[in-house]
Amino acid sequence: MDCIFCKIVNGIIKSDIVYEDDKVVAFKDINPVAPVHVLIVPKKHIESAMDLNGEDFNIIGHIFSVAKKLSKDLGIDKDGFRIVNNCGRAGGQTVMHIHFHLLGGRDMQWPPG
Ligand code: D5M
Repeated sequence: MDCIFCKIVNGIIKSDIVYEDDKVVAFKDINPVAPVHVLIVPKKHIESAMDLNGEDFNIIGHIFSVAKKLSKDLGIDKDGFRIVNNCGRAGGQTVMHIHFHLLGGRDMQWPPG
């Protein structure tokens, strides 16, 4: 297992976990780009959005329900927030285990870089 997020899921690498259930784990990004920057990650190893199949799409729906809950817990629900999934090299994905950035606590810019 050479996946850093699998190692976090399995407790081999320590992280600042803010939420966990049977399907997902959410932890603080090591390089935050906003006052609130959490990664929501499925426990199942799926490389990217291009590798989603069948039941995986239920996990993605669940990730959005966790993002909604966390936005309230972390106090960014009122002002708004951004959920980002980078897919593949040109999309800016650096960790090849699908994850969703939950970003908030400041006004976001558009377009992204
Ligand atoms: O985002 C990958 C993100 O993963 C990037 O913002 C840094 C973060 N990262 C990498 N290693 C760790 C550990 N060990 N803890 C917490 N966060 C981490 P991407 O969308 O692939 O560019």
